[in-house]
Amino acid sequence: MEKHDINIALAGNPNVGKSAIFNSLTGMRQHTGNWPGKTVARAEGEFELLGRTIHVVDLPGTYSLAAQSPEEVIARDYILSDEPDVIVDVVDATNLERNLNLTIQILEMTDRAVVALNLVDEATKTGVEIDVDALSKALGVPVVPTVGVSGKGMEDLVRAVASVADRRAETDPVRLDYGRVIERAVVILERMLKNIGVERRTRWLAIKLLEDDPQIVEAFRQGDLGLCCPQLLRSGADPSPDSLCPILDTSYRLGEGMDPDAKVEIVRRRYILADKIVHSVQRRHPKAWSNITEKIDRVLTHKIWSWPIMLAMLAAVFWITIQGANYPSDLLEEATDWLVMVSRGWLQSIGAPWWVTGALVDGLTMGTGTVIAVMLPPMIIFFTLFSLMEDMGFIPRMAFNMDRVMRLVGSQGKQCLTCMMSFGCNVTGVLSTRIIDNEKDRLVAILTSPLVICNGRFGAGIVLAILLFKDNALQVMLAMVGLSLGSVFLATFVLNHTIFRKEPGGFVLELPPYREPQWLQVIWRSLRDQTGRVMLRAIEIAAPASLIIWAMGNIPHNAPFDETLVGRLVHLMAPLGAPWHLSGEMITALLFTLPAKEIVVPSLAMTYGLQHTLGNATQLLATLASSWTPLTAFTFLTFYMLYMPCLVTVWATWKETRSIRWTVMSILVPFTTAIVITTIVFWAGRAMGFS
Ligand SMILES: Nc1nc2c(ncn2[C@@H]2O[C@H](COP(=O)(O)OP(=O)(O)OP(=O)(O)O)[C@@H](O)[C@H]2O)c(=O)[nH]1
Ligand SMILES: [Mg+2]
Repeated sequence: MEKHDINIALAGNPNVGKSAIFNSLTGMRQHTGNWPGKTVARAEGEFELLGRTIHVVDLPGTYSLAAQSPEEVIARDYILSDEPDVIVDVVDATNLERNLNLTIQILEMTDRAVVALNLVDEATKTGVEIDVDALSKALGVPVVPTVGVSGKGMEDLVRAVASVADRRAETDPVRLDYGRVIERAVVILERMLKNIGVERRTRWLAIKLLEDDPQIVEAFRQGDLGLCCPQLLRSGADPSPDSLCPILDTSYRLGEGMDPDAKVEIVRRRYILADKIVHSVQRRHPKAWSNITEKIDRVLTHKIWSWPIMLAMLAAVFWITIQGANYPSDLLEEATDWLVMVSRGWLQSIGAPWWVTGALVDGLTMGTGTVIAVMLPPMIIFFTLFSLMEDMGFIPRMAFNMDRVMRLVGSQGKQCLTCMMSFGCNVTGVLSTRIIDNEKDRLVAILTSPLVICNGRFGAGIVLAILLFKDNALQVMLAMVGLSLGSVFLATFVLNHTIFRKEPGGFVLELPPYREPQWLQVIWRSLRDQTGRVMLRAIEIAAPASLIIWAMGNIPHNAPFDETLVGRLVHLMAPLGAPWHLSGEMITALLFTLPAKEIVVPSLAMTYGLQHTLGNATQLLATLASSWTPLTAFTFLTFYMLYMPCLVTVWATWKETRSIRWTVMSILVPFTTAIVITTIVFWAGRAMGFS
């Protein structure tokens, strides 16, 4: 018999290592991190095994398959579909009892499943010992111990999957007995379902009816099984709406007399079974490590202490970034200068016309070189530190602490998490809003995410801060973060009290245990996936933008700066910035940074007409430092940090909302907020005596 390809799906609770296993199997790079809810849509990949292709789908994590949230619907629909040959249920070995609840629900839907008992390394460390064979016997499917992050156990997992797919391994999933009353109702409903042409998973469907599952009940009510599970029907069967109603009625009637309620009893029985299995297969030998998370959390999520600690952690991250970036940035700038000098010399020696030399050297090389020199070092350091904090589990704690403030402005706490993700990249922030179930809360999170300072701005902002404020750069950057968060609160408050008037939604954010980060992997990942991606984008935009800006500064050729296109634009823009004492040069530079904020430094150089007289970026900026007052510098920096999302974020917003209205709003909201905040900053500065 020729062996066909295999489709597998990774299902399981949130934050148990599904994506880590997916990455280990496929060599792909799904986002992993230590907080629940990272994977929001299904991701697909594949690998080869002895000439067969194994397709893998990484599903979002869910605690249940009740189809209450979008993730549950995605996961359940996929398991229900005929696509997967085998479901790999990824289970957290340190938290077996809660995880088995979902396992039991999966085994109710399919008999072709394999359990990946993941995080066994952590279980061992915390003194949890699981008898794998006994667990496999109790569940009736193969159980394979794995360590997602190191790839340990993957071969065994694949072998088990293949044998279940090929039906070489017999599976006999545990069948939960729901008690006499419910079982009798199930038999009645199953018989009725079979009569109308449902031929598979009749037991599951009957239980769902008794559980009052919203998706299923709605399909029956509307008389169209196609709305929930067309694949369960016998081929050719097309039950009429009239035949579905009596089944729903019967299920209500059967449920009515039950005490306790069928819904409650079904859930209770699942817990009892999970508890029973855990007691028979697991032993705990508590170790010092066991409650370390609790001990740390007593301080880190403390009502008062959490704030100074969080602030200190943030300050430390910035301090390390600023200090660490100094030297490599200098080196890179010297390298750019050297490259500029050598290429100019060479082009002149071969007699290239002035505009070729100008465009290639002063435009392209210097513009792009400056962007790289300015952004690369701080970005590498910041991304690495951020990913380490994410892997250890600090990010959700920060979100948890910010939750109290978030409630004051009428939002739900999950927005804190998406806000944290926006610090890395606004696009990631916008995508991660999918963890927010409530549509209105989600839109607020999307519209405010561009106000969070992302890494691109951060890299360029740090350089501006260092040059303009020298020894006070750290305080200035912390102030920028404060203003950024403040503007998120302000915009959220206003949105929640105007367009989205509503009650704040509930907040269920589980705090994951602290984990030792996978040092090398984190560093490698932040270099390759984050720094690499952002830098590529910066260069892609910086290169043509530098060329265009250079050309505008040199048309007409040899004209005095005021008469060039840039010069005229500066003149034209001057009145716009007047209320905040921002010069025409600054406003024009901001205009140039619309496609990507990263190019602010070369843009400023161009608008100040410094290109002809000065050679390198540091000198250019030093000139600015001496001509801007501290208040102007601070006001400029504030507006620059907040005023607009980058084009990619706008694109992501469009893709997420599919609405022109919300996409336009995602530009208007940050822009208006930026003007308000900048005005407050400017007047506060004046009031404090700055000029
Ligand atoms: N020590 C250890 N850590 C693991 C293991 N598997 C995953 N992790 C870590 O656990 C965290 C969660 O892993 P993910 O793969 O992102 O989890 P997920 O199940 O895809 O999470 P969601 O997509 O949010 O549902 C990450 O910090 C991983 O590095 C493991 O076997 N051992
Ligand atoms: Mg995941």
